[in-house]
Amino acid sequence: MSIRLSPRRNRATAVVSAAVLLGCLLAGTALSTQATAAPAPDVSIAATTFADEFNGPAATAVDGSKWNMEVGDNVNNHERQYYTNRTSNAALDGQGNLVITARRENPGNYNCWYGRCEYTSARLNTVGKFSQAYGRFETWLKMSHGQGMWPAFWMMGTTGGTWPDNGEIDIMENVGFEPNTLHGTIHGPGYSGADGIGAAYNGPRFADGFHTFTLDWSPNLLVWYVDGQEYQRRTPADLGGRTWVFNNRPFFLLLNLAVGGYWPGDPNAGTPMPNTLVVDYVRVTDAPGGGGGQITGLAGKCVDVAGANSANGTAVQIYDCNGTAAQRWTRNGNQLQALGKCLDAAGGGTANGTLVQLWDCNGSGAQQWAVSAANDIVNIAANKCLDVTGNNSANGTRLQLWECTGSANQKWNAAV
Ligand SMILES: [Ca+2]
Repeated sequence: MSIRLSPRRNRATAVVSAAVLLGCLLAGTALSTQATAAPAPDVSIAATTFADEFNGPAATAVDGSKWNMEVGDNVNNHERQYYTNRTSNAALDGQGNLVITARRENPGNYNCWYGRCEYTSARLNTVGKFSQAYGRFETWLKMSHGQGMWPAFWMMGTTGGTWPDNGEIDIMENVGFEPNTLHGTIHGPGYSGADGIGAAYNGPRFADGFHTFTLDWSPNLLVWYVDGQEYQRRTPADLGGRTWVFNNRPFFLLLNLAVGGYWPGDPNAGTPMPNTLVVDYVRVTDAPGGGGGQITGLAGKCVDVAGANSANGTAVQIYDCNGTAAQRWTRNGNQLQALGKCLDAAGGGTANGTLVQLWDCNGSGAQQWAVSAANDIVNIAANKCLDVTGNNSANGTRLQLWECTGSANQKWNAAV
């Protein structure tokens, strides 16, 4: 990717104290409304420093307090699109997603480097609104597809001069002629453009569903993941003496859907138009690995969203721990979240045997959980424990609510 940006300015990153979140944890199995705060369990919690869940009415623009819309063409990569700030190219869908739409059109008589522009699309950045050094940077999205499409979730340095001296980290790039392949790359002085240093990850056809793309950034270390699976790590030792420009420098975020260019090649008659990149969230925390942790229980197995399916009503079960996003839980107040949704007692039930599922976070009592110092996970509204049905440790056994009994099928280690 290359650059066409307005002047930048930095702003200090707001950091929420983890102690505030830890203060939400409650003590004891016999909870009451008078439950007192316990000493903080030995767990780590990363604070969210930037998040856009893209909730809002359909056809409305993205939150201008978080994102800038870039306008113009891009000659450096020989991209074919003209980026606009119109909601027809980037808007919320009313179902919790940002949809970036590339279109074969030119309603504004836009002029591109090659003449009259053939396509429109959108590119968002957080210049002047959010930047950060280190932490976990993650998006959950459904890819565009087809020859010539080039979506990316990436970052650039706010200081250090002009590109590539300021540094670029590509968390996720895909070119349409490789529907099953993702790329993660770093660029800096002496290793930019086609000489960037990176790796590819081969997986499913990424346009067929939502997938998480994650970067963990620490001093002298960058680690890339797809759906929780690490596929690349980079350190200064990989640069052959060239300069590591990824320490002590805040980077801002970019999200875009390019059409055509040197790398993807241009669209052809078979390229679907309009073409969409559907983004469920962008989240940043202040610590690597802050995108979630495992909750382990009976027989050492993990609390797991069945099939990694984020649909409302999907079963929550125990399963062999595998490090995927379906087993990475984060705490938001008293909510426990995975795949962007909440651990939920079905139907708001409070009776023994109420099944536990995944559901849109709605703040209801069915989604309020306390992790006790005794390693119980207690549904506060029901005052009942998260329980492995039938004390059965087989993969796929559902979780339910049950009276807290202190038995092994109600004991959990929550690294969240
Ligand atoms: Ca969302």
